[in-house]
Amino acid sequence: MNKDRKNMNIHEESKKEQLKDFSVNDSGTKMTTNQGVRITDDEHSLKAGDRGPTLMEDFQFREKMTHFDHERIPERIVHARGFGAHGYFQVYEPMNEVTKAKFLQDPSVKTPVFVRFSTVAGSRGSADTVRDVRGFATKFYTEEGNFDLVGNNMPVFFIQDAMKFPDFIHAVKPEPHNEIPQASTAHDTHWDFIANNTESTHMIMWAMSDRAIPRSYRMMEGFGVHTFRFVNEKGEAHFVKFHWKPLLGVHSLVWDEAQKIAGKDPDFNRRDLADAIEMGNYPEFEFGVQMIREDEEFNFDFDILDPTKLWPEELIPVRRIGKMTLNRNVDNFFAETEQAAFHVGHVVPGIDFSNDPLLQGRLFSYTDTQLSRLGGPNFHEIPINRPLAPVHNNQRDGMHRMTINQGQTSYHKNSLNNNDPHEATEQEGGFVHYQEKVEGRKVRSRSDSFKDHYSQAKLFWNSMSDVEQKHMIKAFRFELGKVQTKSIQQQMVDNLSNVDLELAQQVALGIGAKAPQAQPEETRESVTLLSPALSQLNTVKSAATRKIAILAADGFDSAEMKAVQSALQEAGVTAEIISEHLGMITGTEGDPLQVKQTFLTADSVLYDAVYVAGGKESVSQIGTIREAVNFLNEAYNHCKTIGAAGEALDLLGTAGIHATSPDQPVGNLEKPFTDTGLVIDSDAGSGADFGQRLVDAMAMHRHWDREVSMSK
Ligand code: HDE
Repeated sequence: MNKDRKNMNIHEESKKEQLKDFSVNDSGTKMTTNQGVRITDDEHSLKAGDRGPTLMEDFQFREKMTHFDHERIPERIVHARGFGAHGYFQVYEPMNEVTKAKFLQDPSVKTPVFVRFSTVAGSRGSADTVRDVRGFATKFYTEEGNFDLVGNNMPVFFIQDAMKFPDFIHAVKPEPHNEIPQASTAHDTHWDFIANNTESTHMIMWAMSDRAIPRSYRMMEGFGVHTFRFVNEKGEAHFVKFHWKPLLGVHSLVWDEAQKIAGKDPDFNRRDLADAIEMGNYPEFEFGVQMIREDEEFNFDFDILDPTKLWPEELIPVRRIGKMTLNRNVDNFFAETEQAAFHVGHVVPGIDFSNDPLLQGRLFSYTDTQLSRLGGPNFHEIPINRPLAPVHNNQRDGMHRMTINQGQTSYHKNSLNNNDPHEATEQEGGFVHYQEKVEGRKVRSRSDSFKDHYSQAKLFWNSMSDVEQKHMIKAFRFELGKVQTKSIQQQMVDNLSNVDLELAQQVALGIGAKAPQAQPEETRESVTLLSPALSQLNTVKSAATRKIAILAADGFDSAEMKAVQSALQEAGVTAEIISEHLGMITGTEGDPLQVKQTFLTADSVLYDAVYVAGGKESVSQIGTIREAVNFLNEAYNHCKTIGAAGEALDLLGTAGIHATSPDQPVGNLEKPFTDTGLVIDSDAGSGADFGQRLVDAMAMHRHWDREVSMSK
């Protein structure tokens, strides 16, 4: 082993300790210039007389203003809007059979990580909850150097060859003549691209699904998308796909809600992540791998190098091999999150690439883009990007160089410095590329095995539940409804008939296009395969870390409030009291409660559930507030859990919520159903049972039967 790595002891705090060397705390200090000269007055420029011109010699003013003038850097060309957090990763058991990567061997080692979640299309200041793919980029600071897993929350991509990435991004970004629309795919150029590049069909199904509007970064999956390789000590390889599985399950917003949140709280997802970490509700993701032996490469009806194809989990199981915990917010957004530079080519021994043509192109793009974004070739020295593993080579100089390399030599081979730094052997941890045999002619073409653009789009559609399919139809109708060019709408509808005729017809109906009457000849043998793992209805369900609004005023039922609050607390639910005014409100037993929000600052879309506190006086006061009634009505329309007992039931009626008895089916006569999201009791809900029922209903996330019954 390399001598300077011998005593490396990577642990949970390693990165934090490294960052500490660069951190500054201004508390209790005197103000200085950047040269360390103390400042006596930071409010007035130096002038020739009280009312005279500013003097050139005012170095203090010049320095302050110059720095300000240059404090913006270019935003990322894609994934500009993002939010990061620190944490650590631990493997469950040694993975030496398949990979020699050190950070995947010792379950006692906590490898520090930094994760940045992002949207793709919008600018840095755009809203969090837009319909878009989410980036999920993880930097592992391992003892063998940095490994970046730069993934998304969807397992496939829009294109098959990196050559088309600039075209796709030009189409999806705001249109060039007027820079409209911001952070939205609902416009002509985007759909023109999709309609004319049918390889996007599978991915567009994902983008029109609920996956594109996650409830929380803590509740979405991550995927490496491409096929990578694991390589073991013996040099044997497996093809591998990487996954992140959130322990809270995969959950999404409702589209109407997502759009409203974009106005009410554009920082919704980043606030949710930061708050959760602050409260100690550390987001956890299990690291999963799907593996295929090298000799199995051609055993599937899809090409494993094609990034528009997933590996169905039912066919190739996801083995969960470790867990990541995010437990620390950044100290400074710009220094850490904005300056983080991920690169899909940052791999460590034991992890290697495949020939996926999208991956191959990405291997160039990521370092290249940092050169202009972070201003030169030394961005690896920025604290957040520094590996914990020592860095020694003969690279020198360049903008913003910080390392002070000692000595006379900066070349290899040398005799003046004993030929240091030395190359390492493979046994000493040197990276050796997997020796894949490659031969072929130089061609600009694509393998025929990439030509099936519809089977997995159909697989995805088949795997959706009724309500998820309805959401997708609406999403297509919304997006294509915003498209101005009729021919693009028609082209898209016709293309969708390759996936599913009913889907194409439903979309056509919504946007006034001609409905296709039959599937195109060549897709008649359409796939009927199902992958239950793709439906969000089959995910983990938990009330923990969710947010409930408690609508209350003076005179709330103290006993009921106590019982409900204790059940919520026990389940790890965050509850906020909302009332007409800030300050305190008092219950029937004289107990005071702090109000957290008013009906002006809060909104139902910012909560997972609502509970209307009982107590005659409280209920009648809340009932007079129009925003409170709307609050309930909207929560109901968004299929959220609503709790009310005793007198509070009257308020549900005022809000147009049909709730007479918990067991009585509601909904229109054709589709009566029991609304699992209405937690109601004709008596006051002071028993333990009421609070527990509320928690159980919240765990279900949303109550989709309500939506199905409400929609035509
Ligand atoms: Fe990226 N992508 N990408 N991408 N990507 C960038 O790198 C690119 C692709 C992904 O939080 C850029 O530093 C090309 C797939 C994430 O900082 C850029 C192609 C996947 C992030 C770039 C793709 C991703 C980026 C812009 C097609 C999922 C944000 C700024 C060949 C597996 C990382 C930057 C962060 C960012 C290029 C396709 C994920 C320009 C050429 C597929 C999560 O280099």
